[in-house]
Amino acid sequence: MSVTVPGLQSAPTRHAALSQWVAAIADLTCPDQVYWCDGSDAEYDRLCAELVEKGTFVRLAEDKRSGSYYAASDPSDVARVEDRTFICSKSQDDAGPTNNWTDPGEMRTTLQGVFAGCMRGRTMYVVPFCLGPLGSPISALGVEITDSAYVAVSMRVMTRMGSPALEQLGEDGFFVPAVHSVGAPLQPGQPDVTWPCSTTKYIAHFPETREIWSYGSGYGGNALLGKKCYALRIASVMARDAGWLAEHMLILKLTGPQGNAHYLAAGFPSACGKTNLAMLVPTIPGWKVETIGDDIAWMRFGEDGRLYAINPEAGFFGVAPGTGRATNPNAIDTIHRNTIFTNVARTDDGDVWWEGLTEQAPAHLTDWRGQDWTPQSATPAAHPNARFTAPASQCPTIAAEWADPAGVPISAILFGGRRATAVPLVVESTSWQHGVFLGATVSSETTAAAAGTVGELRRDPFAMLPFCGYNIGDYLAHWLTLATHPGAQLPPIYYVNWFRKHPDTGAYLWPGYGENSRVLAWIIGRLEGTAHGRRTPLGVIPTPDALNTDGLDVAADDLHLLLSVDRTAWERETVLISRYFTSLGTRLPDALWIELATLADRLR
Ligand code: SAT
Ligand code: MN
Repeated sequence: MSVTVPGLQSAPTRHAALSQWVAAIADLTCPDQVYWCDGSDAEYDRLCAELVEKGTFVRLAEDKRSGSYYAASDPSDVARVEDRTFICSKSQDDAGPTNNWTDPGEMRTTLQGVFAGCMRGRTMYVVPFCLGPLGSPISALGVEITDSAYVAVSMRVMTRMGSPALEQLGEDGFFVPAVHSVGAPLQPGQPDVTWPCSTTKYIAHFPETREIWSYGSGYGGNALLGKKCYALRIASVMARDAGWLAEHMLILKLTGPQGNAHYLAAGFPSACGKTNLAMLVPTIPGWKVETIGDDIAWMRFGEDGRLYAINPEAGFFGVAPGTGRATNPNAIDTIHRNTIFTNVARTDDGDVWWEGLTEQAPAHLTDWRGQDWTPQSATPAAHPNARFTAPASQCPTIAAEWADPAGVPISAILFGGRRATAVPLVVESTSWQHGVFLGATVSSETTAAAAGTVGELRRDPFAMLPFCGYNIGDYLAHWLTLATHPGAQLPPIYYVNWFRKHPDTGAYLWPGYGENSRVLAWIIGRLEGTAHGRRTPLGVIPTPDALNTDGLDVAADDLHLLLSVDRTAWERETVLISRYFTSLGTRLPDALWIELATLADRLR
């Protein structure tokens, strides 16, 4: 054991397995020193000051954005790398057709190789964290080891990080061990770069042993391992094994004019507006939206048979471009202070900017690559996947119960994606099985949140395609099984699409944003038995008069189109779904094939 590594001996824990694991990782990676994060304000400020010193952070003007920082990543390290993300279950079938699988033994050998000495010249931060409110029976603990101070401070914003989490671990508590390195060791005297990373990348998950190993990237979901790696990929496996759900869903609280509150969970692929929906400002009078979470929901059955959800995160890692006062004023107020901005542009007076923040771009900016930028420039000032990292507690619409350890009871589950054609504004499922079918067929045009082509249509079941840690067929079966839980009171499922375009003009048919409250109000009307719908082959769709259209600026023809079922398009769609289901292999539950067959029948 490398007893010589400064800091290793001062482990502030009585958890023997944790101390041993940290020592073993230090032995493997050879850092200059080991530092245990306590999560205090003083520590956050100190690490941020060190990042400023190194040039990774630029402190923003105090009178513009107090306590806030700007960081620019390496231009090659700007999004999740799905083709370098691996699920290393013992059997390939358990990873299933939608995941990159590698034999765990083989991956361990590879990782031992790349991690050997990879922290030379760097500090190894030990970051204990809790996903969900401290002490909640739905929460879970993890420890991330990282050689990036940027990751350590981001984890402080995104999770309950530091001593209280370590305290919860006690002497023998369960934690998910998560090792992260930027993969850029320093030789003695070698100057560092502002965003160290490697062209070699591995984001590896071992579902059976609940471990995460991430190498080579410092960005977002590749590196903040509490987020997609743990709260979704590993947690989805834990949830399958113990009868709960770890989902890529926002949670919002909606209160109607009569004062009745409902909690909704909604699953959309990355960069499809979850943050906007979670912080929505209703355009119809008397309605109020409050925020519980914007990306991930963990749900468990309560004693009353309802699903109770918590937000396992403590912050928002939101897409900056497109976020402005007009589209999401609550996000703008949230990120006014104590926020880390990555890959946005900088103004000459020490603030930040991105496309969509204001209608008019400033006359001069420094773009995310550090180049001079003017409105005449050919490339965007901010990277399309530029992000803000901000504490959830700063959100003006954060619900009082957002950190309630008991969670909130879910009244309805929504799914959606970006679909220019075919998919109506909103469809209500007719049964749990039909709702699971709707979730299984989610499809969306790809966004900049993942590396690769933008705008291609891909199926994204339950918006979990990049995040399900096991066989997607088993995952869908797990959802179907919930119906057999004793006394289950499952919420109805809806499918929404804000992104349909006019077939001739290509213009969006629906204004979206705050106007989406009209759809939410219809859903609540359905729950309370007051809103009309008509049965279509796809499910129940609002009658035009059932949707509150007071003051809505949408032509009657367009509204008709939004609420219509294009049978020709749907005949094509069923063929696409059938092809997709086939690609998911033999573990796809028969019930979903039956749903597809009955849909095809109804369309005839
Ligand atoms: O995975 S990230 O957290 O980088 C962003 C996303 O895909 O939602
Ligand atoms: Mn997400």
